Amino acid sequence: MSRFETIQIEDRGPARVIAVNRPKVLNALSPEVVAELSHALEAPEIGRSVSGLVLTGTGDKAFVAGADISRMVDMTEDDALLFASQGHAVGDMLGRLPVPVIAAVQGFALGGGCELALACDFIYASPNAKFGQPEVKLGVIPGFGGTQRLARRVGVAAALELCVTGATIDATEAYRLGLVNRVVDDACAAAVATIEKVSAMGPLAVAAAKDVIHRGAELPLDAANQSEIEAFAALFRTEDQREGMQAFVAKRRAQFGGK
Ligand code: CO8
Repeated sequence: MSRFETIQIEDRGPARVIAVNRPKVLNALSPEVVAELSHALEAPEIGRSVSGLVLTGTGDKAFVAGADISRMVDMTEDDALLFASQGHAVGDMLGRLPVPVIAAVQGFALGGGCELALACDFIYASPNAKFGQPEVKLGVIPGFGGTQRLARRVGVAAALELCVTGATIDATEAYRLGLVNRVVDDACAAAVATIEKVSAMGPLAVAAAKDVIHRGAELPLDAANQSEIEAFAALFRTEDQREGMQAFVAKRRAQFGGK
C-alpha cells in the first residue's frame, strides 16, 4: 500500500484506517489526495476481509483543514468544476461501499474536511475537534457536499447559519446539533472498536442496512419503506439469514459467510 503518497492506509483487525497524510498543511485536500482516496476506495478486499473503514487525518491538530487553498487560488471555473466533481465522486463512492465508513475527527475539520467527514456514514469526534464551513471567508461556498449533506444532517437552519457565518463549532456543539454521533477521547480507536463489532454481524445485512438507509433518505416515506420491505425479504434468500437465525435458536454464535 506504499503506492500512496498523500494518504496512509493501515489495517487494524477488520478495520481499514485511511488517514490523509499532509500534516504540514493540516491535511489539506489536494487533487492528489482526492485521486488517491478514490483509488483506495476501489480496493477489492473492502467488503471481504475489510469490514469497515475509518477515515481520519494524521497528527492531533487536524482531521482535514479543508481543500488546499494554495492549489485553488488560481483555479479557473473549469478547474473548480472538475475539482468539486472529483470530490463529490469520492463522497458518492463512500456512500455506495457495502461497509460502514466512520470519520474519526481530531482537531480541525473545516471546509472540505467537514464535507469529507459528512460523506462518511457517521462521525466520531475527539474532544478537540472543530467543525466549520468557512468557505464564505474565501469568497466561495462549500463544493464537496457541505451545503447539502450538512443541511440533511443538522437541518436547513443550522446548516445555513454555519455556511453563511463561516463559524467554527467545537465537538460539544457538533454533538448537540447531531453532526457527530459520539465525542470520545480517542475517536479513531472508538471507530476501530465499532468496526470490530460490525465484523461479527451478517455482512450482507450490514450492506443492506446502509444501502436502504441512504437511498431511503432521498425518497418519499412510502417508497423508502417499500425498499426496506424488498431488502428485508431479499435477505431471506441468503445463507447468512439461515445461519443467523439458526445460531440464535441453537444458542451459539453465528458464523456468517456473506452468502
Ligand atoms: N489549504 C492550504 N494550506 C492550509 C490549509 C488549507 N485549507 N489550512 C492550513 N494550511 C496550512 C497553513 O497555510 C500553514 O502552512 P505554513 O506553515 O506553510 O504557513 C499550515 O497549514 C498550518 O496552518 P496555520 O499556521 O494557519 O495553523 P493555525 O493553527 O494558526 O490555524 C486554521 C489553523 C484555523 C485551520 C487555519 O490554518 C485555517 O484557517 N486554515 C484554512 C481553513 C479553511 O478555510 N478551510 C476551507 C478551505 S475551502 C474548501 O475546503 C472548499 C472545498 C471545496 C471542494 C473540495 C473538493 C475536494
